[in-house]
Amino acid sequence: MNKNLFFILFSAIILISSCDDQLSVEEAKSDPITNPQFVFMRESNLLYFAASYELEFEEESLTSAMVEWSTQSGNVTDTIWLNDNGNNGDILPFDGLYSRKIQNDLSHIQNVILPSLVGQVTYRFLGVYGTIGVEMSQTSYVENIPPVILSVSVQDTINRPTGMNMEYVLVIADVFDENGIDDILNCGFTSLHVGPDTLLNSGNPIWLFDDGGIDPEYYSGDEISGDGKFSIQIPIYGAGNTNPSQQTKTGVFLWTFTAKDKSNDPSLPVEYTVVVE
Ligand SMILES: [Ca+2]
Ligand SMILES: [Ca+2]
Repeated sequence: MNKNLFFILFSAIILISSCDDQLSVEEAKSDPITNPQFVFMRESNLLYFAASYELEFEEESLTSAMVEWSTQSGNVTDTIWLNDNGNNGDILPFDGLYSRKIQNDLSHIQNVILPSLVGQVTYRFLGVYGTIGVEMSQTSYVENIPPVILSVSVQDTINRPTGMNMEYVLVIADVFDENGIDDILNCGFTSLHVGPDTLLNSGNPIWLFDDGGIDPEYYSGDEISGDGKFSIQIPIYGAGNTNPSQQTKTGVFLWTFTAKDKSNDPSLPVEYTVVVE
């Protein structure tokens, strides 16, 4: 055999076998990766990863530090490189804390956190020490954000119609949820008759609807379905109505509005005072 050919074959065998040996992942006894951190900065739409890495492990030097990020899919992972040079979100260079800030969008990562995501996300910190790979699996919880009632729209003073007439008063609450309009479960208000201090409707909420006003039996007065603006039309009866179910009390009413989302988290209450004359 040609000497050169023999040398090439021999080298190739060495290279192949050394490739096989590379990155044999083992569970470390004394883990060189500690202090794992993950923050989803919702306002700025950034992900922050950091962990402390020992520079030496089993007599090998740290050659790379990274995170394999898969959110909830678990299929495709993003490899997010960490650094300790004070770059790309690493605050202090050479303090052993390897970190990275990365935009939570499809131009930077495949596994973006969508606004609707609430729950566990999974990822792994990896460290490569020569031929040894060390990993640390992590889970974090992305919190739900409760809904917010942005505004309530109804006239302050409601004048009862005359005689046996009836009129509708339109009530609109504009609700927002950081996790998306779809996350809003419901919106309603309780009505307290101030003075006698009695709760109307047996203390149950009077529900508003974001249904686009499609129900012909019970027209909510809502204009657009699914826009976060919830409406209801309240019948106001004139004093001439004798039917007990068609009575409208006069006086001051304290309406307390709340909304809930699909995680059953309530908004802060919004109070509104209405005078019926
Ligand atoms: Ca929410
Ligand atoms: Ca609506």
